[in-house]
Amino acid sequence: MSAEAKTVQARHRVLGLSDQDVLEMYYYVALARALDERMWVLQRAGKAMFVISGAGHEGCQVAAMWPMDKKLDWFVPYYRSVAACLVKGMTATDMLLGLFARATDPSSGGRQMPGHYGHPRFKILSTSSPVGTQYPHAVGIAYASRLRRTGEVTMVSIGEGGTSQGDWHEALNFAAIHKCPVLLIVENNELAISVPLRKQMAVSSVAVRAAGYGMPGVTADGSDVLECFRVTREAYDRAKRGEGPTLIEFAVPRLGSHSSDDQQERYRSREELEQVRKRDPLLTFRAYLERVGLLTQGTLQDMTDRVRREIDLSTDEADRAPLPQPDTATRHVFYEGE
Ligand SMILES: Cc1ncc(C[n+]2csc(CCOP(=O)(O)OP(=O)(O)O)c2C)c(N)n1
Repeated sequence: MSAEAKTVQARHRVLGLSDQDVLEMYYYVALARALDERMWVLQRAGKAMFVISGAGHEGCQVAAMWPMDKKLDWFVPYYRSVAACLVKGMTATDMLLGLFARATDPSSGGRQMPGHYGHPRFKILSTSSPVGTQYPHAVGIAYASRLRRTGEVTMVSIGEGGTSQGDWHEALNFAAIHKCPVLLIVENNELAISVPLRKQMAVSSVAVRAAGYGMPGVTADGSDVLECFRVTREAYDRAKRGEGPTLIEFAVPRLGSHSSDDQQERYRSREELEQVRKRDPLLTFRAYLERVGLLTQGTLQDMTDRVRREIDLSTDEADRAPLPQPDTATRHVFYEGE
């Protein structure tokens, strides 16, 4: 092994991650990407009314979820949190049941728009459509955990555009005052639909805002999965020690359009799209694993086959599931008595 390879290899081991850990992390990045691609195909084929992508965000999401206790801790997702929800426990089938609006969709029984993930069993709070509202929800959960001394940590995610909402600022202020055990994640892809970052905020980064509330703020390159893991684990340990929240900004590429309802070529140049693709975490993480000899052509093929099988089986299973009964349409909307 070359000296370079030894140095590179030391990176995940120094962080306390085994070879098995990083291969499993890569598996989730690849699974989330394949699921995402399948959802787009199904939408274009007329099987789903809408799709919104996590493509480009998977690396930081898998890394951030990795230190969390999957049974004990809470996650409050947003619509791009495909990879994070998979690591927390949801399956590709669970997510496709939501895409197809089936009765057995664990997020909402087929009532929410696709991309509104949630799962009671895995302590994933249901996604609300108004961006920003998830932040006060998450801080409320974390506050309750602190009062009840449960030892739970909550993680919440949002895009940088969502940080223009008042809810976001109120949540940060409250979380810092009350030292809530919460990881405040912002996945900064520099676009809010078609609105660029510079039209959303006058500060140099989202993370610098943390100082205004009295908590640490950090920015990590979302294409560097190991760095994302390092900063999140540090924040997680702080929260566990009772030292309060951390604002974590991941700089991520948005590889596709905002959703199936827009066309990014209308507001992004060809050069920008080329630059963005170079930051794809699937490629950067794969390159790392190849450099350290953990992924070879053979093991990569096995992994790709495993992912493909899982996505095919999940698509069939979700497609066969029954639709909700029409007479249940207003359930959970109006009070129905005890
Ligand atoms: C309060 C509110 N305003 C507007 C919308 C419409 N909307 C949905 S997603 C979105 C863009 C959010 O961008 P950002 O927070 O940067 O996240 P990204 O999609 O880039 O990951 C907007 C404006 C909404 N859902 N809620």
